[in-house]
Amino acid sequence: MTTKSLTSEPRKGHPGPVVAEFEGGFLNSMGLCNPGIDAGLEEVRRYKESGAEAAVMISLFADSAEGFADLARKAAQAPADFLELNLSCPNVRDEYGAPLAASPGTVAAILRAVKAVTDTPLIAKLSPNVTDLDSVARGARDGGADALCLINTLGPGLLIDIEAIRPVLYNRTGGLSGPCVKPIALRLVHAAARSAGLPLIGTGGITTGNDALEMWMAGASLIGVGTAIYYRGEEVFTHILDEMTAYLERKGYKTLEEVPRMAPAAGEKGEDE
Ligand code: RRO
Repeated sequence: MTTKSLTSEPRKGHPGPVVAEFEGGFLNSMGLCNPGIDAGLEEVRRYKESGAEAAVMISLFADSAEGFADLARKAAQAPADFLELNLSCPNVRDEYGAPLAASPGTVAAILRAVKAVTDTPLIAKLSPNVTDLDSVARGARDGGADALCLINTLGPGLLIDIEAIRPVLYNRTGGLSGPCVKPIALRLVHAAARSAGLPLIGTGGITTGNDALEMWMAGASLIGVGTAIYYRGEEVFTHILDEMTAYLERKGYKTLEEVPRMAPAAGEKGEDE
């Protein structure tokens, strides 16, 4: 379970509407709404104390290496299984400029700064909205990331209310999630698995067991589900597991690990080639 990205202070986020559905999925511009690091960590503590078994990834957002390191120092006191560094929110450009995940050097420096203050495994959440994701993925690895999470939302995109002739979202634009982003998520996960050589959390448009199997075949070790909760309810996780199990049984595999990964294309470059 991944928390909403936590910032040093509480944030209200953008005024509504902050989400809009369209035929391919959703557009969101939440604007990093969160209770702030202190209240967020308290929630995680209460969740863990309730006996919940799910591993918790505490997601952090800051606008500098020092800012991330400060948050990570605090998070080290909470029962986090992983820390996710969100380097890729697409909806706060007015406040923070281009996402940090646009630059391999910046990504490496942030990872190094955080690695120096915590032993908790680090996940770098990267953006699909860059021209050379492979270099950014290698930057995260070189800085000390233990895993990558791909992809954050795509875009941003725009939806227009044709009656009012204005954007549907208050913040005008927002990141795309849902079924329409799955092919891009699969392509980027498959490429990053080879270029960075790190474990990957694959997410983006995963709605069914067959989607999850595609993500596994692309190279993901863990599979993230977000928007699909809207379509299939909280039972989506059980449904996906049942659908994956039906595939394994039909194909005669005993475990998911037996299911092969998709081969790279002929001549496709591997790690650091
Ligand atoms: O809060 C958001 O607007 C938001 C964030 Br932090 C993010 O990482 N990705 C996204 O689609 N929305």
